[in-house]
Amino acid sequence: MMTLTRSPEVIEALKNGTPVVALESTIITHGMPYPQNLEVARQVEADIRAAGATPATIAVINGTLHAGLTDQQLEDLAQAKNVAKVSRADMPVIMAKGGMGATTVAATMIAANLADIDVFATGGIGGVHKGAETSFDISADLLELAATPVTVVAAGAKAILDIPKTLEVLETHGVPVIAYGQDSFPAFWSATSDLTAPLRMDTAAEMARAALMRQAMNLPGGQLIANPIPAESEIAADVLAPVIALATAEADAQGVTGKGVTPFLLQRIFELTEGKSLVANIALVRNNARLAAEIAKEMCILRA
Ligand code: PSU
Ligand code: MN
Repeated sequence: MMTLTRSPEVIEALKNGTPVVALESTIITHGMPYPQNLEVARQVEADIRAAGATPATIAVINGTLHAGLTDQQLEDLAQAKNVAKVSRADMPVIMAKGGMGATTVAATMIAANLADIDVFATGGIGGVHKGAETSFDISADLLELAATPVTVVAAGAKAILDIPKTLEVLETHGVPVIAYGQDSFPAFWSATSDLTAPLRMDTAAEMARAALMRQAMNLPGGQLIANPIPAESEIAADVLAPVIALATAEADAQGVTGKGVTPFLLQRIFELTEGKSLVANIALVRNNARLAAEIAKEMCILRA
């Protein structure tokens, strides 16, 4: 009854035990404007192929869960106006109704796990929003990391979030948060923050071993790899702070809540930085795709 369709190249890769990297689709529909979203979706797939792995972009199309899209499907998603942003709560409902859904980090993890894909690359995860002590706005992405065994490579958490609270919630739920190659927890547009990451690893092989160790111990959940944005692409935190403060105040003033918050903030920050936030976002997503491919390769070696 649940229909999961893997693309021919994903089927082939899984059969041969070669690396596959899942990609989300909310970043395409709700995270970046057209046409850059389509260019980035294609570029990130090309980066994964160039690194020797197979990309599997995840989306719900006419009620079917897809792992690996055709170029036409990517193009349709990039231009679609009324695709729902689906997380754990809504994905089964949208599928039951035969609808269209762009998957968040949480929904992409669920889909990747169903499709036997171990590693997933994205830009940033959802987290605890500033003011969560009154709004209770905490992304379902955090609980998914605690529940579903997928390694998620992201550039840390965005400064639109309350980063200390985000790390606390991840710790409470037993999610390993591993900074790649540095002690500092990266903050999306900035390679470092003033927080030390809970864990640090310096090679893809170590990160692959940690994922398999967790599974061998029968612990549920995945791990979050926090990969710093390349230094030449970062935007200084003090440049962004006033922009984020203004965008957040506007969201409050306009009564934006729930799923609307993250897309609203991303769009306003894009406008207020005259597109600079998007340039950095593209650089970090590509960087994450490359690291995810390396981790997926190491997992294949360990599994062989
Ligand atoms: N962060 C980004 N870009 C994005 C998102 C987060 O830099 O596109 C998307 C991801 O799909 C993430 C979702 O899973 O927003 C989180 O939404 P919420 O905060 O509503 O849980
Ligand atoms: Mn939220």
